[in-house]
Amino acid sequence: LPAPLGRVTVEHQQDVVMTIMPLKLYIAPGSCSIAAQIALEESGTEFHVSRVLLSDGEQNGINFRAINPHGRIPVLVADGQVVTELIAILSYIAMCYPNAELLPLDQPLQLAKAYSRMSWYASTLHVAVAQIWRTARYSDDEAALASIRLKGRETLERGFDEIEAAMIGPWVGGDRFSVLDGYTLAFWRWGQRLEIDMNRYPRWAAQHQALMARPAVIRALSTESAAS
Ligand SMILES: N[C@@H](CCC(=O)N[C@@H](CS)C(=O)NCC(=O)O)C(=O)O
Repeated sequence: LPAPLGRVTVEHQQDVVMTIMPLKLYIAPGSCSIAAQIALEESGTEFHVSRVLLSDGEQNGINFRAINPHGRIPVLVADGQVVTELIAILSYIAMCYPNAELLPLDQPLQLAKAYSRMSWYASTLHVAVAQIWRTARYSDDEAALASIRLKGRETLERGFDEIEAAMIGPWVGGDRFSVLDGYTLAFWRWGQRLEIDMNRYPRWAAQHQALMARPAVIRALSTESAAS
């Protein structure tokens, strides 16, 4: 069989033809996609980045909606298949590159705790951020928007206190670095943008500092800012 255009490797396995395309990650600078970028950089795999301009509403255009009908970032395209939702993307990367040890795949209880934390990030903390910056998503009633925004901020600040209290160090999950550390960076940056006093969180600040010194994180941030 001829290799379809754009595919770099073709492996034949009995009758099955597996095609491997370079990974492609759709990102938006400043968004939670930094967590997926960091995981990919840590894995050591090659990948391409494609920027989506949220400020221009590109996520709602027909081209991007054809990729992710939810109109959200990040999106990973792996071997021609679209993977949406950060938790799914981070899990996929951690499982594809086990040598990078991006999740405690060999420790069921620690793994469950990592998923517990990621789910809370996605379903509670990230939603609180959306209540602040995407308030209209939560009500058509103009009069309700201010209180939704306020509630979002309250939830976020309570959540930040919880992050601090649970920070074992040096990493979010303790001794072992994981995809959670990169995910946590998204919240640190949003906290700064929302002018939350991040000095209130010394243990989290130490994790943040250690994170910023990792070569993979430096590469991820530089790719992100080049895409801005
Ligand atoms: N549940 C999704 C949420 C993703 C999400 O909301 N991403 C934001 C950027 S951090 C986005 O794409 N926002 C576009 C918009 O709100 O229009 C996930 O965890 O991946």
